[in-house]
Amino acid sequence: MGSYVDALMSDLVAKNPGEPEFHQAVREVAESLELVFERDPKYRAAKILERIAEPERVIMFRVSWVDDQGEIQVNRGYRIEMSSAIGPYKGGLRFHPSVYLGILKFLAFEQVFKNALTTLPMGGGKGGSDFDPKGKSDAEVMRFCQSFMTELQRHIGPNTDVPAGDIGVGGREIGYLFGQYKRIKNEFSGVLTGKGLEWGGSLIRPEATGYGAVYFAHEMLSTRDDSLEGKVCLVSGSGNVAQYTVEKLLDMGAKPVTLSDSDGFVHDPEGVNNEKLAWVMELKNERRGRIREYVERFPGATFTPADPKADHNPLWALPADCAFPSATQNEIGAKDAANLVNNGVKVVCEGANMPTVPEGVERFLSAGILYGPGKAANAGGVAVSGLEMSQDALRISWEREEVDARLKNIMRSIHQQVRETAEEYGTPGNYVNGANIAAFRKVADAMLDQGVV
Ligand code: NDP
Ligand code: 2IT
Repeated sequence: MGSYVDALMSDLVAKNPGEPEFHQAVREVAESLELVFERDPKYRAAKILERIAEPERVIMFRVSWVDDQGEIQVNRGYRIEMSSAIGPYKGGLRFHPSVYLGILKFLAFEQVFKNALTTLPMGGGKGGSDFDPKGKSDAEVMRFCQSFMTELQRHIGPNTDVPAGDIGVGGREIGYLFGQYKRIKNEFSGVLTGKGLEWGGSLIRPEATGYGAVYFAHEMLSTRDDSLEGKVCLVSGSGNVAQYTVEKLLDMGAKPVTLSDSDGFVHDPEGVNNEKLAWVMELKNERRGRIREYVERFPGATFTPADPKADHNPLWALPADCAFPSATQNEIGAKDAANLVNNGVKVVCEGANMPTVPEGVERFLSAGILYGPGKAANAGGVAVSGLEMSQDALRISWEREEVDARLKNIMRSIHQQVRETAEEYGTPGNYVNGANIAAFRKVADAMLDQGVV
């Protein structure tokens, strides 16, 4: 069977050269699926995985815009429409200078599986641009978003493809994108999620990924009769996911002690409390400042600058009970994973997409810790996007408590599906296999029903 995965991967690498993140994401899923192909050869015969790994459509386009100095800027825009087997394409937009086809294909691929786990009818997609919103004025961001949407609008729609936020795309960007879509289409619809509350957005959507990740950690700990109460937690990132992870950890009685951005991390041994978190939210969301400023405001904390040449990140070498990587892909390297395990970490719960390198994943699995892979643990964000689509379609809006209760139920149900599937396939406690297999079966069965398309 190993030879089947090897052959599939060598074809995939040959067809998609220079896209290591995409190869990494597919390989992890393919390895889990060996267990399924052994039991159920029909999936292999129907080339289901080969089909899921070939995007239904890839759109690449020029995004020209004029900066505040009057100079013309040219960026590249993308939308990967990966799978519509179980619903309209759904997934975020990332604006970051590192964006290229390989990153968006890995994200779109992961999204197909994640969305299938949410219990809601959503296919998978992802898009974005190499545009860097850092240091740009609001007017520049608006002109960029308008130019980006002028092309993207031909390809999306509330029943076709529904984008949302990701790195570098938050409420401000969604607003500008929505405004331009509405102007061009002369249509007010739920074409994007993460919208403002006054114009079709859902309560709890900004909070959903971080809250959901913490609910998932709570579910994992419950299987060992444990809880988040008093747990020291390492959180990376300081954007949307990190902020609401910290907020919910505090709610649950845990003690978050770190935050980071690409310049480095802050360590606050006394803990980031609600007052400090409110200051961080103002710093990052209003002033768009850098996390190093935290130590000027709260002198009990220390700042450690990032060292891109180092083979490990000292953030993950701090002793802690739980880790919530919430910044970006491959931020936990092999040595970082070893440091976490050697320091006795009990839970690693991924708010970010694919934040752990494959060797790190292996380390967590063989150590038997509670390891919640991103496609399960961070599915709360897209799940509440799905709830936003439902509210838009019904032209109603649910109360905060209602959306939060639904989010909690969805995270509980994801946890249960993943756990039961891992057991069914003879790898109890392996949330990687559980998530990959449970999601695959749902998408694969839909594809079998729908014929060769
Ligand atoms: P934000 O843009 O709000 O925040 C991103 C944070 O991560 C910032 O602190 C940023 O620092 C840091 N970061 C980004 N790129 C790098 C990098 N290359 N190296 C180090 N730090 C980096 O994004 P989100 O919080 O929305 O997203 C964080 C992660 O969560 C991503 O992996 C995303 O795909 C994932 N995710 C997001 C969901 C959502 O609903 N928003 C849903 C599910 C997953 P800096 O300011 O220096 O760039
Ligand atoms: O990675 C993700 O799940 C997201 N960025 C959220 C996608 C969405 O459509 O809400």
